Amino acid sequence: MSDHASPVPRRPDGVDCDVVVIGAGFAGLYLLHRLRRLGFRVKVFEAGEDVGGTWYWNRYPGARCDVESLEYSYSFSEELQQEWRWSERYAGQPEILRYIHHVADRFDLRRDIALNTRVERARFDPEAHRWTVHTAPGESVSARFCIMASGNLSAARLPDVPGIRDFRGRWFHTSAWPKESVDFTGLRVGVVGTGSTGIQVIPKIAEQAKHLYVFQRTANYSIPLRNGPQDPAIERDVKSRYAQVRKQARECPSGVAGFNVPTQSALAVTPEERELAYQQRWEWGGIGLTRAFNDVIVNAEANRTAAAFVVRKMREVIKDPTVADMLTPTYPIGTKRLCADTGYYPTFNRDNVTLVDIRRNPIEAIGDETVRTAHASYEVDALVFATGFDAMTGALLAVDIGVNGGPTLRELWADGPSAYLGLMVAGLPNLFMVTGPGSPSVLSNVVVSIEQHVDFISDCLASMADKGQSRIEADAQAQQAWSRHVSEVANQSLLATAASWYTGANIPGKPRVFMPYMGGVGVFRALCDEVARDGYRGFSFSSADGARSADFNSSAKEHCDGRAVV
Ligand code: N01
Repeated sequence: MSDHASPVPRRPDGVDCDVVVIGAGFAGLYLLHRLRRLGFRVKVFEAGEDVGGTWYWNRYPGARCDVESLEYSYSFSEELQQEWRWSERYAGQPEILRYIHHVADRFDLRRDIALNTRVERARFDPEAHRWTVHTAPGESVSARFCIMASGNLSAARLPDVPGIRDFRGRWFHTSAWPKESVDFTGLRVGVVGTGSTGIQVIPKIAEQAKHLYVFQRTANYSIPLRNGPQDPAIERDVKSRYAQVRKQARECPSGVAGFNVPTQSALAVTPEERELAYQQRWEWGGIGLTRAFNDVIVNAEANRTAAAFVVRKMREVIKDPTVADMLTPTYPIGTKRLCADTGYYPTFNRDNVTLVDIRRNPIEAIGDETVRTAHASYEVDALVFATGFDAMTGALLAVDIGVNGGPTLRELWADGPSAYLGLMVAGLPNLFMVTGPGSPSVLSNVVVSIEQHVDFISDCLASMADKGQSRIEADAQAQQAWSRHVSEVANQSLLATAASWYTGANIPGKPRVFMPYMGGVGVFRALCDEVARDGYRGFSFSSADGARSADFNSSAKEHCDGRAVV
């Protein structure tokens, strides 16, 4: 355990703290801050050696956020958002991690965070209304509430290729990159995977490696990010009206104020107008291109116009027509996560880069120094797997969560995830998730979604403390109705048809459920606000006997009454 971690104070009744939070990324840190300010005693467990979550683990070369930094940042503190200065339009991983460290220090968060502490098991006592959380180092902590802030893209996926463990060279998964820099100079390197991560890491490795083999199963669409130094005039402008920018972000569909909300069909304009709209977004850069029109992701014909534009742009860059054919995606644009890059397509014009189609010729085995497909063998000194994640549910199911004498999360989700508002699972009282399945989460600026969920949970716990309640559970019917709504909205779009990680299609055997909510963050927030105003409609509350709940209630209530949060 690190120097930063403080022991949890033992309470006389066996409750160590009010809330255990699992994960110290954007979500866990804000939870700790908000709940602490409300008077709750909070303990955070983090598997990593330091705080940062996604931005701690994904330190591969080229890692960068594709939401502009002035928006991909916390809004809860005016002082914080004014004082922090982003050096680039889209910050890279090191800068985002520095920002997260700054937040942890500025708000004195570290003293309640146990680092290097992976949570393995959590059990709810239905009599005492209390969770006991067990960690890998053998500690167990008892708390009234348990909140999973473990991230949507944190359970890494390594392909099941024979021989992978026998590979003699160094190999890496991009989400578990070593802290020290890795030098590929003079090496033959293979990269497997061409999603958002592969598209970022490939140009960087190509600059160093003697030869780079890119093993591609699916060609993806990528838009140049057009990153650069943060424009001081834009920074001044945004900072002068930050409250308004943040409000706009919270109320729009994507959680990004800078993204317009399209009102026109791609099929209702002339070809010249369409071209202009796509061209403007292409030049602006980043992932807003599919928002040029309101039907790109719902109408196949409209979608083809955007796809054709991007393919044409890509083909203008690639010199070798065979390589261009291989890099041409065959699915509707935007139905898998749109990628954003810095120099991706030009990388394939380099003499030291070879694109290998592993859709047609899958990797059959990995040997000492080789990657073998049905038709060829590639000699490599190092391998990089940019092969993605067991998204949205992987990190939740990695912890053995359940109720004593009752169901486990793994049992409840055996046929796929279902959660009321992405927050709670019927059958698992006092357990919350931040940006869980059924919330906008990965389809939004996730920091906006995190803040919304954390605020909802914090307000709910404060309300429970006010009322002397010690148990909350999502109603099965409300959960069912919500999950139905989530899939109805998804089914109106082309996204539901794609074999993407949004549906679990990237993990063999994973039940196919479209997991994120497509209704948009603004609509979702309004719904959650209405649920709260309506006495937390769809949730049931109760109290344990006075002695057991008094402890939690008294400590929290004195602070909740004067609810002064930031
Ligand atoms: O993961 P992915 P990612 N054999 O699942 C391939 C966010 N993110 O880490 O498509 C061979 O998208 C797989 O092929 P296929 C963002 O939300 C954001 O790249 O399954 N190949 C695919 O090409 C993103 O969507 C940012 O056929 C295999 C790749 O590996 C999410 O994270 C940056 C394989 C995996 O792509 C995940 O992105 C980075 C196998 N057995 C990430 N298994 C930014 O903000 C998988 N693949 C910029």
